[in-house]
Order: sequence, then structure tokens, then C-alpha cells
Amino acid sequence: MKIGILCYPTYGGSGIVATELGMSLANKGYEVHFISSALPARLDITNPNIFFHRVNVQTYPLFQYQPYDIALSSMIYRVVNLYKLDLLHAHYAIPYAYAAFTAKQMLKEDNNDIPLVTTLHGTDITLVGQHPSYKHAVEFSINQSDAITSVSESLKKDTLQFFNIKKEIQVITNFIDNSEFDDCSECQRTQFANPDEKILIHVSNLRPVKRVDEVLQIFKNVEKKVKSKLIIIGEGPDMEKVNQFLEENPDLISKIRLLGKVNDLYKILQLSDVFLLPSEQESFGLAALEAMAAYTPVISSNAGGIPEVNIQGETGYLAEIGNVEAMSNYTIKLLSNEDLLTQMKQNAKDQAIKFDLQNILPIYEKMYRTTIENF
Ligand code: GMT
Repeated sequence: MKIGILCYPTYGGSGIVATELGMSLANKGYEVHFISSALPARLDITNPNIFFHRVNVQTYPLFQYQPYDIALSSMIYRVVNLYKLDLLHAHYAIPYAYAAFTAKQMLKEDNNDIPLVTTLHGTDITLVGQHPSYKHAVEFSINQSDAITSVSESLKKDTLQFFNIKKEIQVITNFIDNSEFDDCSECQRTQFANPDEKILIHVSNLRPVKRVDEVLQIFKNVEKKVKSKLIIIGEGPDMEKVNQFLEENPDLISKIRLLGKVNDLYKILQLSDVFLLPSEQESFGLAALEAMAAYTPVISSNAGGIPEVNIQGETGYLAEIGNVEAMSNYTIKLLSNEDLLTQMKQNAKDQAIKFDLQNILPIYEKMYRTTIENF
């Protein structure tokens, strides 16, 4: 099977899921063509079954905005024709499902139409897709897809609530390749904390929905009771809030490490004790699953699909969105009890194994085959 994957190249969850999925399919012998504006962050381009096609946006003085969607649909059309693809898989509705629909119209003219699968990831439905500027086009392109998948039950529910969707939505949860987390020989905890300190970690794109100010406040509360350090990984608009917090809390400067975007994410997760995710919205929480795969329990809000991943009292603790006090108290409780922490680290790993790639990949393969058969 030859599959075209349309995705964002960034470190964000949808791009990561698309890339990991494509690489796993390539490892199983499928020919996988990535179409994106840049080389996806984690893509192993040395795999002979992986092809990358950069969308080339031509600038012109007349354009106030570059017409990325037109360049994208032209590129999809060209790649399908050149490489004789069997199926397109759009990750994130805007603009991928929409541009794929346009490409399909062009392909129809050549009697060369192919099936389109759209995977909904979260903010394309709950945030950006809600805006009147995009809503109708998003709803239309989702309905024009030949198969629709959603990364959690919660996102499926939100999609059906916010849009008039006329097709079945299949939930295929996000996944994790646990084999990437097995070797901790290079984990050097001492680089980040003293032996008597615990390590709290937060990983995100630091957008307002991630509530990084609450991460900082939780750490401030915890640090008063438990000797600890905080690691923040990622970049984004709310880095300003972090800087402001440090200015207001100079005594915590030496206790908070800001690492920006890192390639060795797993190694750092593996040496952490607790992952903080107080998000306002989260369709799934891939970052939490990555933490769990690295034996790190999660203290989170109960937003969206998080409760499908983080299980109360088992893999960590959940509180109402915005309940910083509860999340702080849960973190203190967990970090103050070695037996509980050891047990929850193991529970977190056990939960990550349930979401292992080996369990989810066959579901995608089956869905692809069924979609092609029914086309
Ligand atoms: O979380 C983000 O802001 C990035 C966003 C994305 O589209 O890349 O993540 C969304 O998709 C991930 C992968 O399916 C999910 O794990 C995240 O929960 C989801 N984010 C939100 O719903 C806010």
C-alpha cells in the first residue's frame, strides 16, 4: 500500500503522531509519502520506504498572505499522480483535510480519485475549527473525507457536538512506542537535581491552553514542602509568563530549568518523578502518555480526553481545570511517599503499554484496508 501523510512538521502532537505512524508503516514495508511545509521533526528520512515532499509556496508581491493551501493541494495532486498512491491520510483538519478534498476534485477530473482519511487531533475541533472564519470549511471537509478518526472518545463527542457530522467517527487512540523507552543507561539525574531532590517536569508548546502559569504555581507550592526542581521543555508564546514568574520569584531561578525544544526528550522524561499537565483543553494528552512510557506519573487537570489516559489514583491524579491547590496537594502527597511513587511509576508504565504502537498500528492498517475496499 502506498500512503500519503499530510501533517504539520512541528513538535506538536498531531505532527508527532503522524510521523510516528508513518515511520511504523514504513518499517512494515508500506511506501509512505509525507507532504508538509518542512521535514517533520522526528522523521527518519534515511528509511528507503519514506519519501518527503516539501510544499513549495511561491511568493508574489500581490499576495498579502501566501496561498499555502493552493500549493498544498497542487502538491498532493502531483504526488498522487507521480507515485500512484492508494490513500491519503490528513492529520489535523485545517488545512490538510480541506486541501486534500481540493486535490481529490482535481484527481477526479483524471479518473484518479483516491480515498481520504482525516484524523481529528483536538484544537482543529475544539479551538481553531470553532472560529466562524474556519468552521464551515472544517465541517465540510470532515464530511467529505472517506473515513474519519478521532484520537479519543472525548474528541469524538466534541466533534459531534460542535459540527454537523454525517459520517461515522472511529476512535483510534494515540499510541506510544515503548521500545524507545527501555534503555535508561544515559539518564543522568544528577545533571538536573541533587540526590535528595525530586524532579517535576512539564512539556508543551507553551500555548495559553497549557496553563504554564499553573505549572509554575504548583511547583512553587510543592517546593515549600518537598525539595525539588522543575524542568520545562518546549517553546511558545507563554514563555513570557515563565520569565515574568522568574522575575517575581528570584529565589526559584536556580530551581527551574528551561530547556527549550530538545531532541532527547525521552531521556529527560525518564529521570523525572512527576509530569504536570494542568491544561484547559486536551483532546488526548500525548505528552502525558510519553511521560508514562518513561515511568513518570502524571498530575493533570481532567480536561477533554486526559481522563482516558491518566487514571485517577492509579497512574497519577486529576483535578478540576484550574484547581491549582488540589494539583499541588496531589503532587506533594505523591512525592512525599516513596512507596506510592514507586507504585505509581510502575502503574504509569503499565498504562503506557496498553497504548503501545503494536496494539494501535493494526487498527490503522485495518481501517486503511476497509476504506480502500469501500471506496
Ligand atoms: O496540544 C497542542 O497544542 C498541539 C496539538 C496538535 O494538534 O498538535 O495537540 C493535539 O493533538 C495531540 C495529538 O493527537 C493531542 O495529544 C493533544 O491533546 C491535542 N491538543 C489539544 O487538544 C489542546
